[in-house]
Amino acid sequence: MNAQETVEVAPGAFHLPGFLPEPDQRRVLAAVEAIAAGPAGFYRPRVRGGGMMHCDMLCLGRHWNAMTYTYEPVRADYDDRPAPPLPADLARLAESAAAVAGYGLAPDICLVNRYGRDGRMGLHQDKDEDASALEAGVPVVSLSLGDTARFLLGGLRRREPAAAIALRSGDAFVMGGPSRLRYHGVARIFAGSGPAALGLDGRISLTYRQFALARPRGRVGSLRSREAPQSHALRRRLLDPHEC
Ligand SMILES: O=C(O)CCC(=O)C(=O)O
Repeated sequence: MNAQETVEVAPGAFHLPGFLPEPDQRRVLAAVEAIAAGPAGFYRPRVRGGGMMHCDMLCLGRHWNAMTYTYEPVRADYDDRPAPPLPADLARLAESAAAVAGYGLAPDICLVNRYGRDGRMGLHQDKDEDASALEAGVPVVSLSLGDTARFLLGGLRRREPAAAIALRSGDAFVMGGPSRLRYHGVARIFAGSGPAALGLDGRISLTYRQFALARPRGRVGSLRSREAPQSHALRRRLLDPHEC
């Protein structure tokens, strides 16, 4: 992990540019591709309004049902296959990113999103996890691979303005504490902007969640907990809507 600088872009929301060095990005991509080649690979979800999402998904640990907005063991809205498990080494990456931002996290779900050049995701809240995790502010952590995304970070209400942040290959983004329920989305993908060495056409994001607060883990959901490594410089910066 080599985040040179952790930027708190809003209270409880942290951007970790360059968190994953390129060799690690290649390993993560290979792990995702290996799972995707199995019986329950990427698919294009249909949402409850009837439309299709603008990215493919692969749910690990638990399946997120796009019709019911609930988590379940099998892909009931698609092919009834069990969701592949979340490998421990992939989970550990999210734990480390959360720790850099000062959070405890025991991820048991990872939604892998695959965006083509026209890929996007509308503004939404991640609020389908158990109330225990939401109320404690247990963070959602994302890792980005491939092409840069114009990520939008809004407020706690849909009509609040959203600021744009460029999420590049290897970046992590941590949204917890008072930012756990912020609206967010992906406005666009900058085609061809990813590292050539990765050989990825488009973008893949891994977004990790902890479904429930099964056991207290120190000050889960609080910022700058004592367990967090302090080796990365922390900078606070107002969001610049023109950054990306
Ligand atoms: O792809 C991203 O960076 C965001 C994904 C996201 O918002 C989600 O999975 O809820």
